[in-house]
Amino acid sequence: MLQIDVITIFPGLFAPFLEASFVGIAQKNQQLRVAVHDLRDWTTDRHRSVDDSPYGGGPGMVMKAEPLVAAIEELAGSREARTGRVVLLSPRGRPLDQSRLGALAGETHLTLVCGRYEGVDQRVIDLAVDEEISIGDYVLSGGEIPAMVLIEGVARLLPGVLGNPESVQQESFQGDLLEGPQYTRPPEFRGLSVPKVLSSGDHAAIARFRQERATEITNQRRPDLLAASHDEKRAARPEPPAKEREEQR
Ligand code: J9Q
Repeated sequence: MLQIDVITIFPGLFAPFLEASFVGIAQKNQQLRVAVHDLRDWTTDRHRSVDDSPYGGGPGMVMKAEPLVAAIEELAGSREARTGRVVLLSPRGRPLDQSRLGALAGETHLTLVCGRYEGVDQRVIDLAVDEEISIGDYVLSGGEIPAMVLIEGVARLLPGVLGNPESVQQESFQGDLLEGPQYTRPPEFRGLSVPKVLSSGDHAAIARFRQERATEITNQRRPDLLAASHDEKRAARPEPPAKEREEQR
């Protein structure tokens, strides 16, 4: 069972998301429990303030340290005492990828902190956050949608969540290539036909066709993915003896 606690100033954003899709299934199957918490529950002032103007001046607001650290420590424990991980969704974070999702899916407790764009008081990060994660290089106004992205990505990796456990295997096997084109019925639509090989029954030919189209589309759109997989394969292979290294040049 993975417990995820979310700390946010917009708890209402999460309700429909948590009921739908893998996340809903995972919760029904007791593989996952997501609890969403309103940061204002940890404020102590009359106005329930969660942000204030930045020291040094400038535009926007900064999230205050006291309510955030109180919330994190109540839900996750102090940094010394905790078993799980506290993740701040932030454009300054390490870019999220599938291998990080896999590692997070192996935890038992995650606390996700949704910051706002202008940022959180650095002392929250220094005192109470274990890691910062970004979902990409674009400007959003808060970490809520990045948190949902992380939850969705983790939920579908939990053992027994998927109706069809093969599809996770398949995707991780194909992890370094984009998918080629897919088709379903009808065989012809507005003059466009399904490639003949796909209904040939020749499984080897179908596999070859898919591999070729996947490689082609990855080359065109995401050559960086192919370069990364070459690097991984080189890293996984033992270093050849010096003589062979010479011959390869
Ligand atoms: C909190 N832009 O952006 C990309 N990954 C996370 C974020 C983000 C943001 C603003 C606030 C997170």
